[in-house]
Amino acid sequence: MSWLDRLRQGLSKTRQQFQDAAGDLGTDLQETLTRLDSIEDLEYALIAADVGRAATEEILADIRKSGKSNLQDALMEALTLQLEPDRRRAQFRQLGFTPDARRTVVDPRGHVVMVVGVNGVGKTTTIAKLGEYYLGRGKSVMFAAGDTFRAAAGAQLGVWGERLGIPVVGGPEGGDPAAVAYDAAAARAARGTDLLFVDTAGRLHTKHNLMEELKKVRRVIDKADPGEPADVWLVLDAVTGQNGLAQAKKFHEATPLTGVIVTKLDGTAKGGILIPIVRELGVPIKFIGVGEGAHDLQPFDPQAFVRALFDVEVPRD
Ligand SMILES: Nc1nc2c(ncn2[C@@H]2O[C@H](COP(=O)(O)OP(=O)(O)OP(=O)(O)O)[C@@H](O)[C@H]2O)c(=O)[nH]1
Ligand SMILES: [Mg+2]
Repeated sequence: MSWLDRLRQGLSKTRQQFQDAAGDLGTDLQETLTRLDSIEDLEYALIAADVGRAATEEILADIRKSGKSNLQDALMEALTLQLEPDRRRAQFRQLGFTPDARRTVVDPRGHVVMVVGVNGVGKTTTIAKLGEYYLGRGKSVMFAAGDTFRAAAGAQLGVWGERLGIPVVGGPEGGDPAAVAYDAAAARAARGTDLLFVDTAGRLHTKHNLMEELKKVRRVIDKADPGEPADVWLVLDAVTGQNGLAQAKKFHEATPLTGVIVTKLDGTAKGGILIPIVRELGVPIKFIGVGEGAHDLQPFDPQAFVRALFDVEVPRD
């Protein structure tokens, strides 16, 4: 199955909620708008998909003003607009046109990317997928096994590194994650490797310690390689919905995020969670994860995502 099929299938539960709410999405927009029931049901379906209240209000307002002939097209346009970062969205509203999808820029800004997130969201797997992705784009890649807290986490990354031919810098289990990060950042700079992805622990003894630990990891990387990490990417599991958003805010406070990667979109009815992530964090979604394999990671493209949500073909370039 292609990643797009996996995404379409994954989003089918979210899609079904919209269809159940609004009936035939292909019917005439103006006629649908006169039916209060279906609009209220649609509002409910958007909330149920974790789109969030503020975005839901805007989406309904956009649909009312839409020049599209049917509900599905109006809804797709409004959802795509929501998935654009704040500034772009404001600009598009003002100019009265919708964004062009074909401009996904996912390359890191510097050489070191710190990958953070609570336990089990898919950090280590995502790092492996990122390695595969950038190797495929001709970059040299290294990994740092900075999760020294969880037994076997270093081994897990080691296995991926071996499989993909990517060097992994590690340290002793239970050792200091900052020491691993320091060594890896220094080695990256010395070797001139294009990209270093730093895995981090998702859990320590208390939440406060975790955030302090992440700040420390960040500081030592900057010491070993000034100006780095230029990126901190948060991995969020789509299945956790609004709860994940609360986590994201905590991480954002501790180590300002420059990107978000949403995993496990292949099995959730909460596909709408991407909207509050973009709105409330103001941080772009870089990639989405749609499975457990090394290839199941795709740069996030709002228009392609919304098309997959409604099971509409994506036009080829
Ligand atoms: N279905 C699905 N499973 C995923 C995806 N990404 C990761 N997983 C699975 O989620 C589980 C946890 O992944 P890990 O990469 O170990 O997560 P982690 O955040 O590193 O976890 P800790 O190291 O315990 O903090 C594994 O079974 C992965 O295969 C995804 O996009 N879709
Ligand atoms: Mg891990």
